[in-house]
Amino acid sequence: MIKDEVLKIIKSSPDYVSGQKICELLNVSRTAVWKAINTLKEEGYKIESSTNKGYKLNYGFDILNSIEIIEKLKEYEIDLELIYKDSIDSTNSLAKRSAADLKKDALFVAGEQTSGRGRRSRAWNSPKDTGIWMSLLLHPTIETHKASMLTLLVALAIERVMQGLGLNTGIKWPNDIVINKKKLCGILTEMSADMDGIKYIVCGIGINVNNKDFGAELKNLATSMYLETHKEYSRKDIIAKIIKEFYEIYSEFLLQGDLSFVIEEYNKFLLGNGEYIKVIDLKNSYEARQLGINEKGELVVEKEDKTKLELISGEISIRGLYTYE
Ligand code: BTX
Repeated sequence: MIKDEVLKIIKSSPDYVSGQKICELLNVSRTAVWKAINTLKEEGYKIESSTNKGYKLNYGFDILNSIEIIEKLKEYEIDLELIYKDSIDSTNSLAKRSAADLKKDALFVAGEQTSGRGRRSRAWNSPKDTGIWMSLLLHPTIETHKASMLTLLVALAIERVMQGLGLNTGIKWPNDIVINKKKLCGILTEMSADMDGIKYIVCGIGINVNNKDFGAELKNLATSMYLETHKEYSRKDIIAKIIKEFYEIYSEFLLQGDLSFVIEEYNKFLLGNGEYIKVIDLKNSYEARQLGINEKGELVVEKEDKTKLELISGEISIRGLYTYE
């Protein structure tokens, strides 16, 4: 596409490039260049135009599209197929629809989701050009009962990145990243399996990055990196950092087969450890002291009568009594 070529030229040039020069380099008309520049501006690139000097790119800080993400992934030496959509119903749904045609791992990223999903068919608010709405399609050769461990690996990867950026986040087992008692990120892991085992796993990640506000429904529950730090972040940079961290932990997990090697680190980031939490399962609810995860990724709690229970995600819901919602 001419637009992509024009972008390459003005990106690699520290100063103005004349329209004439771009025409010559690409062997296209002035009108074609002008049209390409306008499309790029519509996509969010801040391009200065000067009648005498030509065009100059004032680098768009948080622009997300396939070119930008692929470039970032390369910078981080990540070799992963990328599918980017400006708008999609849900990156998890897209990954599942595409899984039959993709035998290798792939990353699906969207500018917005029109039907973003959380667990148990809950909605995930994913407005345009604010957060990271992405899904990883994975093909691990592990037993089906280990699939839920991937949620914990993803949470740890995100936690490492957030800590690295100076955000004091914590993990709410099993699938939320929380800061100042508000939800910053949610993870949705879905699996397809048959008699032979796992066909694929989709790990969906939703992170509120540069969101300036939330509607009345989410205001007291959700927060964004921007709202916490008053800084804007480059989503592609965070995407690449998370994928890098994830693959580091994931490859070790595939070798080891359980979570023993990250228990200590995970438990350090786990919110509510040592504290009393309210556990709600299918039949009843009770209070218990949270002790941390075990090598299977289960949450170990101790009841008042000192009996220990290992909770499996998906069957229960946890409420912090004193620390978080
Ligand atoms: P969850 O079921 O734990 O959380 C869903 C709940 O979180 C909602 O009921 C609502 O109360 C609250 N919520 C909704 N939107 C937001 C938001 N933007 N920020 C904070 N809280 C919110 C968590 O499910 C798993 C979410 C995964 C989302 C990713 S995005 C990419 C991928 N595609 C997709 O459809 N889902 C995943």
